[in-house]
Amino acid sequence: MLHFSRLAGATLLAAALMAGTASAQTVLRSSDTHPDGYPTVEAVKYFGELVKEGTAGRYSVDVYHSAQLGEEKDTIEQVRSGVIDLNRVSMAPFNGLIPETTVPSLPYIFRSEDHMHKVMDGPVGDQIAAAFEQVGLVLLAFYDGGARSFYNSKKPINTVADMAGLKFRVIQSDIFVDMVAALGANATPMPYGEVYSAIETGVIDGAENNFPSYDTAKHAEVAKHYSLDEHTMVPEAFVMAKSSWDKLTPEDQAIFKAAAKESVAKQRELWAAKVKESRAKVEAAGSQITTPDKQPFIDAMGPVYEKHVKDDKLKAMVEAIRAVQ
Ligand code: GTR
Repeated sequence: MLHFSRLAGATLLAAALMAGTASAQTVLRSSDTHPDGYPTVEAVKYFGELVKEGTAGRYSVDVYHSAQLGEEKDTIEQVRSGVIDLNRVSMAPFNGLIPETTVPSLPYIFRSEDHMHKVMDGPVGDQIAAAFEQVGLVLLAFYDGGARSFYNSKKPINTVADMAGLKFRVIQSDIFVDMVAALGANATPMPYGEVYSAIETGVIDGAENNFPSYDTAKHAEVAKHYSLDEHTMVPEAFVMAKSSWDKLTPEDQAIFKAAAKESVAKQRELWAAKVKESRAKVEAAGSQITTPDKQPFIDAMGPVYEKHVKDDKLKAMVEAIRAVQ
């Protein structure tokens, strides 16, 4: 007994000493809807390793993948209120909260992946990043989310007319609802985790996403027709709660920023490989991929731009993006 309490006392003393020194360890929690191994999950893990190394173990990151902490909309609230420290989410669910995120979420705003990288790595990207502060967040990195395209269980889509009457799940953003309406189909915004069973039970006919999501969320099992219309190229956002960020010293903030930057290069590499791998996998499993002429899809987007790009600030951003070569 005596021995036990002495031991406990020693442990307490050691803990108290550690808390008072720079060697105390803070474990930051990060959320992601995707499963372990997905490029965004791996990039945030890599970020965590760099942070741990750079701060000599004072900070580390635990990634809660597979929506363990909830669906994206809920986790956005959690990181805004500081319940979780970090979050990797698509930019589209921020559209109603941060007007600047509307612009990179617009259909066909980017001409290519290369164009998207140049924009997000340049002044427009900086402007969008700065806007996250309005809602209590610090934008650490933009990651690749590739191009999103429609897929469904009913029929191949080769033209805009083929979209008529189909019911698609869309990501939770009004831009996506209006885009689907402009193409003559019906949109139902719903959380990512509900899509598989909604297609399986026929509540919806399909959804829209990139190859890695279509593959890893197993949507390819229930919606075999994938049409490469590539309507959006919404970048992913990796954000930190402002309240957690403000606890860091300026030196540590610089370490976090540098780690985030390095994780971008890593994520882009992993992403490119995953797109190829997922596409090959779904094709081998029987998905039918069609490549419609994109121009009529682009031409149908007028009403979406009219409704969502109203004020001068957003108009200037659209212009600036178009001017990037
Ligand atoms: C994926 C994206 C996720 C999530 C998902 C969705 O492409 O990486 O963060 O937004 O789409 O459609 O809900």
